[in-house]
Amino acid sequence: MNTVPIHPDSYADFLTPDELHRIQLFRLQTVVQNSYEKVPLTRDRMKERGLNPDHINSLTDVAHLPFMQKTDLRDTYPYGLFARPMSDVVRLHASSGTTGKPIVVGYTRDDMAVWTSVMTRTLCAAGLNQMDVIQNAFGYGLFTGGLGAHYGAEALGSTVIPISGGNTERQIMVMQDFGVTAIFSTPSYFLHLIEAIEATGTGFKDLKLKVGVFGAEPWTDAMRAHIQDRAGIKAYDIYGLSEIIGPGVATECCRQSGLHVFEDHFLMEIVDPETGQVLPDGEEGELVLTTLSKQAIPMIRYRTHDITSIITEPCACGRTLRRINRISHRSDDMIIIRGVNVFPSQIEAALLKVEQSLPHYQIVLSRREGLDQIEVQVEVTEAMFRDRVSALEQLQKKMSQAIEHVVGLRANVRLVELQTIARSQGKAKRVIDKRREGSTL
Ligand code: DLL
Repeated sequence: MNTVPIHPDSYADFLTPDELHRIQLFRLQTVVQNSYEKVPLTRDRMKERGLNPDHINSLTDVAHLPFMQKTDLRDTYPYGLFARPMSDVVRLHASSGTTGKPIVVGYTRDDMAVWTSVMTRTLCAAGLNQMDVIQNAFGYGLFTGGLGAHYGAEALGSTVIPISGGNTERQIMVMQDFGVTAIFSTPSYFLHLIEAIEATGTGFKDLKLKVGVFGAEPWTDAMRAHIQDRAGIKAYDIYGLSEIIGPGVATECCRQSGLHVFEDHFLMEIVDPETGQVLPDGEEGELVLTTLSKQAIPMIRYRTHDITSIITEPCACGRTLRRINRISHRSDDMIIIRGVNVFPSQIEAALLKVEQSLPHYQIVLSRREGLDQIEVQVEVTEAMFRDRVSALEQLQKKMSQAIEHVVGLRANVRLVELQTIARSQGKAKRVIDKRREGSTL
């Protein structure tokens, strides 16, 4: 059982299935009705299928509704999916995406209250409370990470330091001087902080830091083990996306075995990414989410592209909210190299199995004489570089074999010195694809 004090909002984590389903169905019917009335795109698509809100009589009826996609937000930029007038909208955020215009998301006052509440529950699940001093190194601004986590931490009663990402020297000073007990950031930025803290000579032993709450990008269990070991903290995975609310969609609890989805606000399905068919619990597929309480932009059956599966066993923490496995990758993250499908997270997992590799890596794709080339650049410890050439070659070979074992493809591994690979202040860029550049053809 949970041994930390529980915030009153967290009691919703422990509803009986009947109580939860009643809340979910009532909210689903309300959100569908609301979208049908206020969002032309949803109404038109439902009408095309001969559907109206009266067709939603059970939770499984959601599967009849049409999907929504990121392109729907882009095509209706900036406010085309808003179901409330701007006078009701108190906050906007935007997600930059990789191409063109960002997607814009809005929140009513009630949406802000829900967001704050799910983030409070998230932090409570990580064992944090009003005694904690939190260094919030998620970026503040249009990105949802900083402000989303900020309001949750404040509502929990913790002391929040809104430091945002970057400025590593100042991060370390604050961590040392302000008695910081918990930090929020992307896992890749925290890796960078680990190195910088170790370089101070005093390391982590004089710090009060005990918990890290990490998310916004894929990371592996091997990366968690590295972080926990090097920093001597507990590292929790949190998940969310701007289109649904921001951080606060799902979180790990003290058991660190899967992420509890806040199902009273987000209805989840797992679908086959190719066919869109709903998959049975336990099968891996694409997470599809329906917001059950969002007012400003209700999202119905939103295709997240995030790949995971539902864990069916109950969690030892006592929460009745179902869990999903760590998001291993995005369906659109897949790179195809010489016809083989590869996800960056597979390469990360393979590399971290090999001793002396550091979790700083980058995958560089190029094309030579019409053939795809994959180079994996990996940083290794300084001591390793001082070692004999034969030892380096040996290490290179081990990594290459580990990658081949996992993805079935021979990659050219290049060992690089510390700090060669650019450090991120937010989400890490793992893949550089030069295959379309004329010079490499
Ligand atoms: O990254 C919201 C967030 C902020 C989540 C802080 C957690 C902590 P976006 O910028 O819209 O929102 O990016 C959302 O990031 O669809 C996933 O592909 C990825 N992602 C987020 N959290 C995780 C995670 C925020 N824990 C996209 N593991 C999502 C893997 C994650 N991927």
